[in-house]
Amino acid sequence: MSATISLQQLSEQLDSLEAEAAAAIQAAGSAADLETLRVGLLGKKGRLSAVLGAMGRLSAEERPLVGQRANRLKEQLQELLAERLGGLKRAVLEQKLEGERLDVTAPSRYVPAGHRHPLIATVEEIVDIFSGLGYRVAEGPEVESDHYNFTALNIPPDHPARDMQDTFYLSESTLLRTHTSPVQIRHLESTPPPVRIVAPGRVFRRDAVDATHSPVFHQVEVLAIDEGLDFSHLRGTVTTFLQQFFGDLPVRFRASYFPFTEPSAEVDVQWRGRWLEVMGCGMVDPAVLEGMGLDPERWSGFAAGLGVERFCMVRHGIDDIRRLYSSDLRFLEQF
Ligand code: 2NM
Repeated sequence: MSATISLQQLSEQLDSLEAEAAAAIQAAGSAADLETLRVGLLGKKGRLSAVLGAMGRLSAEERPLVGQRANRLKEQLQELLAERLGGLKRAVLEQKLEGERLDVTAPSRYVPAGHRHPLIATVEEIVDIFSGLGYRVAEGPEVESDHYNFTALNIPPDHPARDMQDTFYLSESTLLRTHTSPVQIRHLESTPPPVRIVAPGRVFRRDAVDATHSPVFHQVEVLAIDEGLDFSHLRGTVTTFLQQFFGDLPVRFRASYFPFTEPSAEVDVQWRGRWLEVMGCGMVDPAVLEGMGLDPERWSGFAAGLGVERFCMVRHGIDDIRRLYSSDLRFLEQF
């Protein structure tokens, strides 16, 4: 360490420190590099401290000149360091954002989502219409007793529907339900009228399979019981329902017969110019009401039933019921 140092020399040291530091700061490639630089320049053992240490060897008049210059340089370097750090951080962020850029107009990847089976979609559509008319959904067992499936519905012992040829028996007195009406009988046992219920479900009949028959098919039946219900309520409800399902088509009622309703009717809609039979209905027979423990002098009711497969086939122009059960995706993907 030399004993003396001139003002000139210190000024030159500060000049070169300024120039080198500015260049090094500009060249720094990361926050860590900048921190190393900061310690080397402004730290306790840094280059600026060395200049300040050497100041003690100047005269009292010269010292403040160098001191001021050194302080300005310190501030200047701090500013440069901060600026460069900001620049580096912005560059890092920009690079990150560029890497994450989203093209919101890009076509999405195809995700095969699947959809409801047309038959189930039809059940749901029918139930939705009746829900809109104030009906509650009721469900019940597929394995039934002969009592709920036949006796309670006024179906006489010699009726062909009871025949082994027509019904799947599991034992002498248990069977696979042939309609969803037993659900309605069960519901009435636990719920006092007025009631409005819709009973969707799977039903079973011993039919040979062909284009229009299946031993397992789906029904929706509705039942309304209240004081003062008559055939006009039945007619209005069924017509409203059919026009909601098929569109605003002509609907006609033809006298018919069911053991559990009197009077009874078959209902046709005029679809693409042809009359098609689509459902059955009637006023609940007083004998059925009495069987439910209801006084037919006070309560009356109407009921209607339909086969969902037929509704689905008419709506979509499907010509063979077996298509609804064969799980052929080439067929199902059309819906
Ligand atoms: C039909 C036609 C006519 C019907 C009757 C009942 C019950 F439980 F109240 F007696 N439920 N559904 C009914 C009436 C069903 O299907 C063609």
